[in-house]
Amino acid sequence: MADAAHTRRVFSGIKPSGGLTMGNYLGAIKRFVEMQNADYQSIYCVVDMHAITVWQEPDDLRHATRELVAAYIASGIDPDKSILFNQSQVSAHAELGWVFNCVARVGWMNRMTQFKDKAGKNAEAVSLGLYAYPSLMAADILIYHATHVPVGEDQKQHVELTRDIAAKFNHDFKVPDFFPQPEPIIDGPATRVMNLRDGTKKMSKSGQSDMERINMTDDAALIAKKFKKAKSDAEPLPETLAGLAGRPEAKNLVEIYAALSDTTPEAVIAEFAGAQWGRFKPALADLAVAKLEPISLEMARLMQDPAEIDRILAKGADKANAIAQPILDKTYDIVGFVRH
Ligand code: AQP
Repeated sequence: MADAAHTRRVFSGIKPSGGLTMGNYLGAIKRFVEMQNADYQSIYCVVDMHAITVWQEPDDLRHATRELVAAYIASGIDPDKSILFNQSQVSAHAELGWVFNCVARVGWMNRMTQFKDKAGKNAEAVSLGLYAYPSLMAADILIYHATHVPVGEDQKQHVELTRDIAAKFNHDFKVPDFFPQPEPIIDGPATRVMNLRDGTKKMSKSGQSDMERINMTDDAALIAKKFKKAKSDAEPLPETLAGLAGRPEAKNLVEIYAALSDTTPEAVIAEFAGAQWGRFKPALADLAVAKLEPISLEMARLMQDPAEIDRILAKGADKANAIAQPILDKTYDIVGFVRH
């Protein structure tokens, strides 16, 4: 169980599968920082084992891993307050993941919409790891007996699967309270930031065109250009929130503005009611630069000292392992593995 001093334990992670987007920042990292600064024990992970479910060039993976650590720290994750590490260095994740592969049912995995989206028509040719990914994600969370999991909307189904795996393990082995039922925390105006060229698709690191996303490393000129060219529509901004119905691109840009300025879409509409895109888009670009540029500059500074990043990861892995290993040992005892 989470220890007495920290009855609320947060776990979440991000894949180092390319450069981070503003979607990852607003939907995940920004909220990780808020939870770190509230009364939670927080554990944040660079989930490198999830990244290799699709091909990653080894040098790119190393770079993306360190860059993600730099992004976490530059955004406000404090490695002395939160445990910050990379997944492959705490072997209990993979070990519990295997146990969970034997608890989860194939029928459950077949219902995962993210697998269907990512595999597309090519399901026979994708890796077995991509299919099994949600069971490793359940292990990532439950190896810490985490109680809260801040994620974007796209990960909700995987956290629900985690709850099912925990319940089935507890039931099958007759240990009613062993694994907790973690709560997905999906809130704020940016739980699903959409692609700038198509407001019906999620903004992703691996999306095809660079113009469809804002990367955390984009400079001010590029951010301004991407918002200027972002798809919108012919209408001005509406007078009320209801006026955004059926206007996915307009809704997305309003929600991004709200998330960046820590306000609500209602407040943004109140401020910009009736505004033309020629007024709103430059205001949005200025806001994004004001919020993101200090983070990208700090990321660049931190990336100049990769050895220090590796030291932070090593320290974090030791702290993570100190929580995970006793839970894995207990799991093995419950399962019936003879330990030495
Ligand atoms: N567009 C988004 N809006 C809000 N939240 C998002 N997240 C990702 N995209 C958005 C949240 O970021 C966290 C980390 O995601 P991840 O890297 O582990 O996996 P992902 O959801 O598959 O992210 P990407 O950017 O789409 O990566 P690729 O393209 O490599 O698959 C999660 O909490 C996620 O919800």
